[in-house]
Parts: sequence; C-alpha cells; structure tokens
Amino acid sequence: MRIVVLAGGIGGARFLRGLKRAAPDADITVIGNTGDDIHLFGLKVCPDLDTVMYTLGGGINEEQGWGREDETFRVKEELAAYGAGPEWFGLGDRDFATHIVRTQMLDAGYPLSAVTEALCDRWKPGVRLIPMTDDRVETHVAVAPADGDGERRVVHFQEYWVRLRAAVPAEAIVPVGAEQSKPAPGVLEAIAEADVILFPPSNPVVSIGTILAVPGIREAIADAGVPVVGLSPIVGDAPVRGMADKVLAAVGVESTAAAVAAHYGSGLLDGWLVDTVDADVVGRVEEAGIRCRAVPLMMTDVDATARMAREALALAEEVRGA
Ligand code: FO1
Repeated sequence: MRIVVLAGGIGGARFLRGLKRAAPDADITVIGNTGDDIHLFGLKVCPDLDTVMYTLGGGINEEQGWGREDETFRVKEELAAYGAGPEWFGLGDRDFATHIVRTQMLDAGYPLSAVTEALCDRWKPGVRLIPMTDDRVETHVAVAPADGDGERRVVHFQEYWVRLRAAVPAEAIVPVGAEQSKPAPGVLEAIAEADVILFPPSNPVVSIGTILAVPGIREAIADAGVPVVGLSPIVGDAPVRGMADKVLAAVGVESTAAAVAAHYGSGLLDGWLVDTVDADVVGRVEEAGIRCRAVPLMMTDVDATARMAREALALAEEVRGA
C-alpha cells in the first residue's frame, strides 16, 4: 500500500511513528512543511523536516519533540558571547551539524529535496521524506501591536512561536513565497500514485495549510481519486499541543474539531477522525459530506498512535468502498 502523509512538526512526526507500526509493509511518502524554515547564522534550519527525520531516525529529543537528544549548547553560548543573535532560538551543537551539512549542499547547488534525501541516508527514517517545495517559503505572522502603539508588526513564524510564545494575537498568517513556489520533484507523482492520503494531527494552518498553499498540491490531492483522511489536531476545543488555536483564529476558523474539518472542506477530505470527547460533532461533520468517526486521538505512546493510524486506514477503506 502506498501512503502519502502531509506532515508538519511534532504532531506529524509522532503520528508517523504510529503509522509505521500500524502499516509496517506500507510504502510511506511524507510531504514535509518547509514554511517554518529559518535562516540563522548563515545556515538554513528546517524544523519540520528535521523533526520528522530525527523522530523516525531515533535521534529526537523525546520530551521536546524537536532538536537532538543528549544535546549541548557550546556553540550557542559562544555565539551569545559575541553578541551574535538571536539568542531565543535554541540551536544545539549536534543540531548545528545538520544545518551546516544542509547549507553546504544547498550552496553547492543541490536542491532541498536532494539535500533532504542525503541527510536521510544517515537517519534512515523508514519513509521517503520530500519537502513540499525546493523553493524558499517562509511563514510570517502579522501580530497585533504589543502595547497598542498602533504599529502592526510582521514577524517570522519562529519568532512568533518561540520568542513571543504566540502570546500576542496573530492577525494574519502569510506563507511568503508560496505563490511563486512549485512542488518539489516527486511530490505530485507520490500523490498521483498514492492508495491513501493522510492529514496527521499537524497544525492545519501553518503546517498542512502551508503545504496546501504550494500551487498544485491541493488540486492534486483533490483530484487523486483516492481516500483522503485526516485526524483532528483539536481535542475538546483546544490543540493537544502548540498554538493551532491562535493561528486558526487568525484565519477566522474556530478551534473545534468540526471547524477544522470544514476548513479543509469536503472537496479535499473524505474522512475525519475526532477524539471521543468530541463525539457530539460526528453528525455535523458527516452533514458536511465528510465521513467521521470518534476514536481516542491522544498519542500517549506508539501503541496508542498505531491504533489511531489503523482507525484512519480503516476509515479510508470504508470511504473507498462507499
Ligand atoms: N521550539 C521552541 O519552543 N524553542 C526553541 O528554542 C526551539 C528551537 C528549535 C531548534 C531547531 C528546530 O528544528 C526546532 C526548534 N524549535 C524550538 C521547535 C520549532 O519551533 C517547531 O518545531 C516548529 O517550527 C513548529 O512545528
């Protein structure tokens, strides 16, 4: 079975660990979000690609869900000693090696998709990880004036999330460069050849939404003619982790499992899993033309996540047979 998964960072990576357990013989292609990418100290950092690579490759800092395990921060300390900012983004020594190798290869002219393939040669994530595009796309966030000074500011997503902790209202989310970008080699082919397409519980705006903003990807998925099944990142009207509620508000979508399904739309989604606490919305989602089931969606461990993945694949088969 060929499965295509649109993945953001921590939620997507953890879901993939369960999917691999649920479907060990499947051929899984991950289309990774690159809108979170940031250039720091002359290096290109790809948080969502690295989180998938490290999580599935066994190098992730498990508690954080990002960055490397057994990390040290000597380089970060030395940079700070020189007054070289920003200091708010925690780059560890081991992680720096990934960004140095990636940047060297990009500077040598390799596209990000080839670089990602090369980095995965080391990590062997057990899935094919393709960036959504080889072109530069960076999500920026327009935030309300902090102290009412009237100036609306636009900050890089990482600054909004890591430095501001999403504590100020987000008024607009802009995937800068998305309109001019094109799907990376292999993305449209993987979608066309897929037997099922999954939207894991990643951020529907800045992760999956950004991937869908690359011209051609949303249309390819809508036209793929195979079941597209998503899992709600919102449980009981709140994101399980991260700031999905804040960025959903910025795009005028309420932070509920039903609203996110409607946001993707029945033109894209055939099936939607909500958590058992949201069982009351199943009817409403089905009225919108999207088959819906309520199952436990807390990824407490790999077994629980594998059960979720099995439920998603089962719903896909139910949709296929409909
Ligand atoms: N998240 C934080 O909350 N604080 C950090 O200092 C931080 C550093 C960091 C470094 C590398 C990396 O790949 C991810 C990092 N993240 C950090 C997480 C990152 O903001 C998120 O993983 C994604 O961008 C959102 O999914």
